[in-house]
Amino acid sequence: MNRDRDLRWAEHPVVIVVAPTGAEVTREHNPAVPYTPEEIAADVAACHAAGAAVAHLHVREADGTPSASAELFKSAVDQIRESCDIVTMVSTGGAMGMTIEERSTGLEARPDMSGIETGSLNFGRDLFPTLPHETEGIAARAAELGIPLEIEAFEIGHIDAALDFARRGVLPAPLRINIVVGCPGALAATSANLIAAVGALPDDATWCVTAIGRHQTRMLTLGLLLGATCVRVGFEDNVFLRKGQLAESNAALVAQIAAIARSVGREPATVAQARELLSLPQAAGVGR
Ligand code: KMH
Ligand code: ZN
Repeated sequence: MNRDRDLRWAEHPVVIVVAPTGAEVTREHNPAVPYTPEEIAADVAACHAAGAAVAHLHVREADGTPSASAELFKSAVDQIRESCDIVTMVSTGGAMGMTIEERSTGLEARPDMSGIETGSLNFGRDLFPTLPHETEGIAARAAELGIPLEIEAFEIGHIDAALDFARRGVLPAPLRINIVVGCPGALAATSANLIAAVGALPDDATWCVTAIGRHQTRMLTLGLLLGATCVRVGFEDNVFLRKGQLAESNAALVAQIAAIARSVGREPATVAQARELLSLPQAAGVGR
């Protein structure tokens, strides 16, 4: 952990990211998971009102099946933009078993940001592969469309790979890196792992903490104390508000982390502050 970064832990508000839907979680896990673009947009608007400034999006068919439909992504992004000014970010991780082409369709919805994987991992008992040429392909299409990227780092090596992509000009600086801990089969949700991952970041990177399942609140609170630019909540990662109690909504998870952030001296960032912190244009659609 970089000493200066550590001492600057509370110098700016914290961006709350919500990941409302994901690809693997279903209504059997929590009946409040939004599926349709209408449901996603209404859910995201409630999360925005509760303090979220960025929405990380996946889309589903009406029955909850993970989808690669560009139309569904466009519908979700457009409806969110009609209801609030939250920063929209699409996933290019998609769902297990999707091809890289299927994973890339969200870019065509012209979101404000996109996620990008910089390496492969085991995801539970399955392989979640992203080869270098696939990262390069997504980065190239995002660059054509003027879409800023966030690296999804499930392993510390994914940060090292991102640095290499940046050195080769594939990923533009400053890097935005989402450190994901607690994904079964990848980097475990331990304090030491999170601190080690933060220590691997370049000085000019912004960074987010995502933690899977019961580790969410603890790891995000640690992230708040370490100076994370962003913390991410939502059903994609965790469906419980606390042990044994399902969250009634994504907004309840946002409200919970907003209260924790305030209690340790970190105000939730407004959308304008989030755009500034993440080096994004100040308005949706700018630059395209
Ligand atoms: N659904 C996972 C296979 C991302 O959004 O970039 C991949 C995922 C990560 O959710
Ligand atoms: Zn995702």
